[in-house]
Amino acid sequence: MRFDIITVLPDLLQSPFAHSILQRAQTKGIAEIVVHSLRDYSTNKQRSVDDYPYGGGSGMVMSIEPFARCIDALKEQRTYDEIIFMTPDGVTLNQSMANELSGKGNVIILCGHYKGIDQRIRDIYVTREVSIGDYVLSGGELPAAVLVDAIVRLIPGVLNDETSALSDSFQGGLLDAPLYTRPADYKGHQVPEILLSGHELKINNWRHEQALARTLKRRPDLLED
Ligand code: 6GU
Repeated sequence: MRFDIITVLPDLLQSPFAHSILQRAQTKGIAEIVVHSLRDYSTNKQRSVDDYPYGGGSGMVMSIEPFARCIDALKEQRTYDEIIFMTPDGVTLNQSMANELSGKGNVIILCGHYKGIDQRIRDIYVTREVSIGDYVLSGGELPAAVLVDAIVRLIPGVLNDETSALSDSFQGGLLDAPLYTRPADYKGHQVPEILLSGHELKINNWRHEQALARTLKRRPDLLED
C-alpha cells in the first residue's frame, strides 16, 4: 500500500514513520510512505500556498493550485483509490474505518492548515474527509500520522504473532484486559494469582471477564450492539 502525504510541514512527518512497526512495514516493502512539500507546487516566486478569503473574515485559506498541481503530478504516475482530506469536520476515524482503508492500494492524504482549504479542492478531488476526534489541532499532519499508523498495522504481513492486532483493544469489540510482567510482587503490589496458576482456560476466562468489566465501566457504548 502506498501513501502520498501532501503538507506544508514535511519535516513534521519525517520521524513518525521512521520507527518500530511503521519502519518495518516500509523495509519489508509492504507499505510505502512518501511526504510531499506543498510549497514545491506553488505557482509564484514567494512559494505561497494560501490567500485571503473571498467574502472577508479572519485567517488565510489554502489555495487550490498547489494542491491541484501536486495531485495531478501524482495521478500521472499511478491511479489512486482514495484522496483523503484530514479535517476536524470529517468522519471520525475508528477501527472499522482503518480496517476498510487497509484494503486499499494507493492513497493520497491532504493535510490542511490555517482557517481551511478552498472548498473546490474538496469538491473536485477529495473522496473522503477524516477527523481523528472531537478536538481541534493546528494542522492535519499529526492526524495523518495517526491515520497511517492505524491503517498500516492492519495490512497483512506487517504484524507478527507477537504484535498481533487480533488482541488489540477494539479489534474484538472490547477493551484489553490488564497486563502484567515481572516482578510478581512490586513493593507489595501483587500480580493477580490466577495469572501465575498456569491454568490456560481459567486465565482466558479471567481475561475475558476483565475486558468486559473494563469496557462496561469505561466504554459502555461499545457494548450497545
Ligand atoms: Cl483531521 N485536523 C485538525 N486540524 N484537527 C483535528 C483533526 C484533523 N481531527 C481532530 N482534530
